[in-house]
Amino acid sequence: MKTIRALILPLLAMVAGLDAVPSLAQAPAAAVPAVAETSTAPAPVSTPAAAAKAPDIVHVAPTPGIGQPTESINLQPQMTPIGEEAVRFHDYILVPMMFIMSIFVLILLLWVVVRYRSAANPTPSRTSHNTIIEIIWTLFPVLVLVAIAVPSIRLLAHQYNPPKADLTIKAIGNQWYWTYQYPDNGDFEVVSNMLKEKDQVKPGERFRTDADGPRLLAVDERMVVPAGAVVKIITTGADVIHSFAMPAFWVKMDAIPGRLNETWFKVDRPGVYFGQCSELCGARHAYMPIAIEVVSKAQYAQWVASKGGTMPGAKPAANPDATSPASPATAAAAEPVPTAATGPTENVTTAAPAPTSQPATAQN
Ligand SMILES: [Cu+2]
Repeated sequence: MKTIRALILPLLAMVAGLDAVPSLAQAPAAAVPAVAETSTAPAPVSTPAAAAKAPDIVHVAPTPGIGQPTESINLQPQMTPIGEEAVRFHDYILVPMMFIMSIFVLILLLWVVVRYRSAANPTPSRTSHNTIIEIIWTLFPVLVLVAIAVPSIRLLAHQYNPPKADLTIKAIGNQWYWTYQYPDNGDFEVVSNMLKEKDQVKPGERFRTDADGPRLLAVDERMVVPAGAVVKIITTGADVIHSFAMPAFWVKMDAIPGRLNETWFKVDRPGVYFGQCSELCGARHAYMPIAIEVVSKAQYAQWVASKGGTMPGAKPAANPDATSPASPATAAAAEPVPTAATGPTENVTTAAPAPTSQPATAQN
């Protein structure tokens, strides 16, 4: 029941947010009074934010060996508690078990090849059954599987039992780039494209530098998250199946059209980390990397402001108008002051609260 609610609520928030998104997109382009009035609540809030856009934060350069592929054959250094647990399982249980069993089977094989070759053993035994050996070779693999299953299922349970999220981000896979929506911060959207190399761009266009990240992994707009926060990622595909993968966070989740999949991470160390789409999604599948930048809370607030978003604390100013059906009515009563046609304004305001109030009551 909890999981169903967790899946449905973001969907409702998305549906409720849909009518707000176009108005946000239009408002900064041209502050036409008619457009501003169609949605009484968000427009006045978004226009000043867009007009006085805060400066972007200073984005950090990646640290070699962290959050990106390394020369080592080992897994990438893990930045999340789940990742650390998974690497311990891999390094101290799976790999030693594989090593011991491979050596054991190799020794058995060599022993049989040498000891029972025709020259050394001209008259082979006719034995076809041996109860004790049969019990051993049935029981032993069962015990091995149980020994692997216990920590494996424990890890799985930890992955799918996330703590309460501090921040929800919707990651949408597109052919062939990612978009990140921030519903908790005023529902702004970031479009993230891979940066091309210097010799691939036209003069004046932005190209990749080492401060952006490694080749094929650096992007123009990173997903920015605050350090120490539990981040819930809700992922979906806009066209075909993609996969949201961030190796340093032990995160890999299919992004499927028409479906919302959920994963999470909590990273304390500020820095930038790189991943890639991990589901074959078409011609440019290899060119839709994921870059996540972990910053301090203050920097996160500044970054949100630079994108025209709001922090949850500052939200109530915009929220009551959008959710409660009563306040738009009062807003509409105060509205006639602008000289634009009052007719359409009233038509729209009576129509607009109906769909927004529906999800609002459903949420409560
Ligand atoms: Cu993809």
